[in-house]
Amino acid sequence: MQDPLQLLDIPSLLSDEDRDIQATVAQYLADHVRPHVASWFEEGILPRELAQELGKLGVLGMHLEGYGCAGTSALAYGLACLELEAVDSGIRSFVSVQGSLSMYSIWKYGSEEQKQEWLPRLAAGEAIGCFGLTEPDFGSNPSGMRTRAVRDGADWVLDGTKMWITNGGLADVATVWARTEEGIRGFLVPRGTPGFSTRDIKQKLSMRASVTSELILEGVRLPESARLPLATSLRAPLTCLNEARFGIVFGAVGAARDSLQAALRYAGTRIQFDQPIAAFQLTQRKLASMTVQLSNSMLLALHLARLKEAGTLKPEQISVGKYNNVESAIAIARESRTILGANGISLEYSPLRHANNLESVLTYEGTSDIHLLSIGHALTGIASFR
Ligand code: TGC
Ligand code: FAD
Repeated sequence: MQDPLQLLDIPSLLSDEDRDIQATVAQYLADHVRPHVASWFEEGILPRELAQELGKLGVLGMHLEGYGCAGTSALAYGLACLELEAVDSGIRSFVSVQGSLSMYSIWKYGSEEQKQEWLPRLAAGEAIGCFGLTEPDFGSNPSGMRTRAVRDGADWVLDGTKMWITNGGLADVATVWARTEEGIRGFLVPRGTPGFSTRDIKQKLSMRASVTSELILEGVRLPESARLPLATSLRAPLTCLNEARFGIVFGAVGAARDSLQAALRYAGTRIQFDQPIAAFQLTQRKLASMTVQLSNSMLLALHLARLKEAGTLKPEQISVGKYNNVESAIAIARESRTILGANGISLEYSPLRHANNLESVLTYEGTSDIHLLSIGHALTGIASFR
């Protein structure tokens, strides 16, 4: 079976338009990105030119309305994330950060001038954005952030460090969250602003086809017009995270599907004991069990997309999807790797690359522990984060 999601005929649950968007994204990636991604992973690079290509494809901020964005359904955005992450989590991450964190923060909380200045260029991939919330000492608990923005006359002066920031070293504009006397606020920091620098994080064993950086702010002076006027507390960055987490719910299905497809293909052709290894009951058990997990994840993702389109999707429901689908995807990627035997440790095959990437996906956008606690909070009414 070419696509294990066909077992339950899941594609029949999609509209023609959604299927067309998914197929267009998949075809583009098969022709232009998949042939290169293992080398990018090995070299630890993500070519900057990819941004404009993805802009032309129309996936950057595709679920947003206006300002050069496509304004597609939430489901179409999810399906694009699925296909992007089926190639590599780093590619989906680029698109998530650009569209759901950088662009969304401006689209939702920015002034009209900020939207006009940045959104069309970000949608086209002519500019790249990043989103700086995490700090060296504050990851799961961003409420403790130390980055400060202090008023100085009509200006703001920012000092602090952000850590593990996707696209940081590529970005033309950084959305930076900082503590002020009035609470947490967001600022747009253009590349080249005096006192603002970035340093890429090297020696990663995961997300190698992705740029991850430190943002350093030393006396960065910004005008009031650089502040996101509608962002008035920690609620604002956490609301942006909901958008990116929704994309991950689908993206994880893509990484899992691609791993399982690689295992299925391999099991049909690899001969041991004079038979294809697919003929062994233990191999079939693995393939069947992974297909059931994958189908469950996809049905959950579709359900969450319907809730999002109905405007009723709640953060704890996204937590169910992010927790389940990423945990399930990493289990599928690892199990698929076992079917490939020694060949499975080579970059020629995708499952171990996906599994390594999914280590990051388990951690970012809220660790699995944090999402379990969010679900626990919704169930009991008791927040046990601290
Ligand atoms: P808490 O007091 O619970 O909340 C503060 C305010 O925020 C509201 N809120 C949310 N609003 C919208 N969506 C959510 N998911 C929200 N969660 C909380 C909350 O109602 C409250 O509002 P208000 O108006 O009453 O003030 O905050 P807390 O300090 O107790 O923290 C809660 C916790 C732990 C859930 C939160 O801090 C959290 O989510 N931590 C995880 C941090 C995280 O996910 N960081 C991700 C950084 S970005 C990233 O990783 C990008 S990876 C690249 C890629 O996406 O590909
Ligand atoms: P910590 O918060 O220190 O957690 C360490 C461990 O303690 C985890 O297992 C965690 O689950 C557990 N833990 C923490 N608190 C609790 C608790 N209350 N109860 C139980 N267990 C707990 N951030 C950005 O802002 N922007 C980005 O673009 C971005 N991109 C990233 C890209 C990559 C490749 C990676 C790896 C990270 C990225 N991040 C980004 C950072 C990411 O969001 C954080 O790594 C994540 O929020 C976890 O924070 P931490 O790494 O500091 O871990």
